[in-house]
Amino acid sequence: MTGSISPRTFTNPVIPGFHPDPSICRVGDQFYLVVSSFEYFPGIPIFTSTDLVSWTPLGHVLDRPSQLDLSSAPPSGGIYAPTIRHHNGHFFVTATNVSGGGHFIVHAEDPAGPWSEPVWVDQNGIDPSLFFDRGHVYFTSNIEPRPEGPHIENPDFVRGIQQSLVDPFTGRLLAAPQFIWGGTGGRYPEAPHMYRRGEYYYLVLAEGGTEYGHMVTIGRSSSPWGPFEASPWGPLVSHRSVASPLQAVGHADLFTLPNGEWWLVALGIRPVGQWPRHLLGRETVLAPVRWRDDDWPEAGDQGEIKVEQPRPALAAEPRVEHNARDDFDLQTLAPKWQFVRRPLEVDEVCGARPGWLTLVATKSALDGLYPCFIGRRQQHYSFVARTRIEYRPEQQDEEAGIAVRMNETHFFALAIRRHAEGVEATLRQRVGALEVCADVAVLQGSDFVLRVVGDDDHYRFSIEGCDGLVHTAASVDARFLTTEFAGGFTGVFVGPYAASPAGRSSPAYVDWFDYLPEPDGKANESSARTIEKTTAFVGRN
Ligand code: 6LW
Repeated sequence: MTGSISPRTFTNPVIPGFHPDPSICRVGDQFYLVVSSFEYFPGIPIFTSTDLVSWTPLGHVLDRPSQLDLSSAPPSGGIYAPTIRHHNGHFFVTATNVSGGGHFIVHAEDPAGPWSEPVWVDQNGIDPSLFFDRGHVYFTSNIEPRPEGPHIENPDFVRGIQQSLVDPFTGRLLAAPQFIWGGTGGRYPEAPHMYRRGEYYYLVLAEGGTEYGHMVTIGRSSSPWGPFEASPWGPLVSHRSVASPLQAVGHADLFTLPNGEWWLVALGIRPVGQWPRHLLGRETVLAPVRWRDDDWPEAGDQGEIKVEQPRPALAAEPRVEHNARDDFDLQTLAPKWQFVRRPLEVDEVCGARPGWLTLVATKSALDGLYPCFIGRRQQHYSFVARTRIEYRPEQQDEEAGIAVRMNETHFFALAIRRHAEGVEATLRQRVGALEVCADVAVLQGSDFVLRVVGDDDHYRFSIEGCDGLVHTAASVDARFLTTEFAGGFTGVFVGPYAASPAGRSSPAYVDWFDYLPEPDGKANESSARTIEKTTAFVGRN
């Protein structure tokens, strides 16, 4: 994926769609970046780049069930805020499973994996970070707020940042956690990362909470244990009350280029509408950092991160397009595909019918903990997704189709279901505790192309059967899937699914799945038809 629009500039976000809490490290000329993954499996997507603009997915840090138990994770529970660092030939990632186990560290020699089993770190809070300095490994996190107060000495602040020393291979604490800074006064001081430059240790935080009051703050000290003095220049990044398409910018990680320049990655959102709302989750943005004469940093344009900016002084990578068609011709799924909480049996999904995905739901539905759903992120407000599904539902209550999903109580789906005279299409709208189903059409045959077209405000679903007739469902209001409505820390996914609440469904075979952004305007039916003309539709019977 790429944010590149010209050889000299780039556009933010550099990784669009739900990719929050980015953390980055560099080894030689190669950059590696990880983001939060919450209740999705596999966990912690990892990307690589040499130009910071074009990012290639490498896979996931947590790709085995033994590393990642999400069985107790509610929506937006699970894996929070990873940090990636490289030291002495090893990559380390630390993060928190807030739904079981707390902080952990994994390591690998190759960032593409395999990554080790997690070792657990006995320190409370979220947002762990690692800082390798002068023979010590500092483990820095926020302090878990407790009604009775935090368990360590912290007379001035109920919330703040704590730090210990850790053995990153065992997770064992080598020095007990100490309170080191309360931040600059914003609520929720969190997301700490420590750096050393010149004679100072700099501690970068997020404050304000990950909403519209979010910001990046910074303090410095001559010791990694403090005391930290806040920057006299105010927040390093703040989009509070700034008229920018990017809002809620915060949670930054700073790093250097091979030429010594400093940059940062952070998260931001792109709200739309008069009463702002966003569907795409928190996205990864990039900005330069410059050091003032007084050794305090300035980020972006006086703390504002612009959408279009000059590129870093790095050779631009060729534009890579990771979207478009997935033919499912491999024995494994591309990294963009995600499961909810628990993986489906990939051997069966990819291997039962080579060249197709095979989805069989057993006592599961879209509103359950373990839906038989394979989703990819919606990364653009305007997009077209299309999939060919071969499906013969045998039982009354089974279905298969295409869904856009924020969580198990906020999703829309176009379902193929059994009907007395054959098969029918039903539009399913689940909004909180309410569910509305509307008949769309009675269909012929068992081979269908389902389509969803999205824009800022709506999703429009349609289905085409063997007879070539296209049946379009009434458009549905996208606001119900936004973070502002549905809540949480994640973004919308789109993908094929099968469901069978009581028994085992007949197999739904998915031949291919298209996802096409419409960067220059609203996706509409005519653009969907253009795609149809340009994508061969073979093998229909
Ligand atoms: C994360 C916290 C935050 O742990 O949101 O934006 C939380 N910041 O630092 C979940 O992503």
